[in-house]
Amino acid sequence: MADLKAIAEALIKGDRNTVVELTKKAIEEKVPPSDILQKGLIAGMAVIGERFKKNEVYVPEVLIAARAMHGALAVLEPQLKASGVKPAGTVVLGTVKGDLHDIGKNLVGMMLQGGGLQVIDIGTDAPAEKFVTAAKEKGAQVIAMSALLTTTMPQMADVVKAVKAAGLKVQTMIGGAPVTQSYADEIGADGYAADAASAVDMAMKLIKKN
Ligand code: B1M
Repeated sequence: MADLKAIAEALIKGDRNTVVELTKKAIEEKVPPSDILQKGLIAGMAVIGERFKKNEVYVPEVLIAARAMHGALAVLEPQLKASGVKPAGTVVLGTVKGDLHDIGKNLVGMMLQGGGLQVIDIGTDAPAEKFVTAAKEKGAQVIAMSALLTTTMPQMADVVKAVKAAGLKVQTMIGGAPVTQSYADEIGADGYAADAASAVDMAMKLIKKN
């Protein structure tokens, strides 16, 4: 019998091979792909997220768990497509114009995917119009911006303004080491998250609001 709890446990340990093998076994045993995703992979990633928030695990453990998740998702993807499991929402994610830091952004992206969201990653050094165009094209509910430099933080305000100017019904959220809740309030962003795990909670909250 396929053991979804074992998938979650192997993912928490970052044991990519076991996660992939157990996922394949569950598929062979005709476990619904949505159960493998929700009760196995996402359940495991949620534990990592909670531990990361409490500083019980750190960036390397999260990256290793995310690598295991990606391995399993590659195996599961055709089944998910065939069974019509829809992502809970779509997030356009990027590092703002002038800023090349992408490690935190990538981590946020992995956690968002781990939370069952579709992530459109527009990369680094992304100008406001790139966020807006991607959100329009992909029908995203959330635009998520990362900045690591105090000099590039004002670009986030430009994205918020561009979203409003385009009349888009998209929620905006921001994060990155120098970014704060009070900065989010100042520029009129809809949400702020301090770390990758909280970013999932915030994105989910904003999707429900939209
Ligand atoms: Co740069 N850099 N860097 N750098 N760099 C910092 C950010 C800096 C604090 C170092 C320092 O001086 N102590 C400093 C910024 C100072 C400031 O503005 N206050 C700095 C500087 C000055 C620069 C350059 C200007 C240096 C130069 O050329 N003179 C230059 C700028 C280049 C550019 O972007 N235009 C530069 C270049 C680089 C490298 C290319 C060498 C490299 C980036 C490689 C890469 O990303 N591919 C680099 C690195 C690695 C760093 C440090 C050392 C590490 C950043 C990192 O990846 N942290 C950094 C110092 C530091 O932070 N200790 C530094 C790990 C990552 C997991 O954390 O990105 O904070 P972080 O993401 C966290 C949270 O912030 C949050 O979740 C993540 C996980 O918890 N988060 C979000 C991030 N985005 C989020 C979005 C959300 C929600 C949460 O919602 C949308």
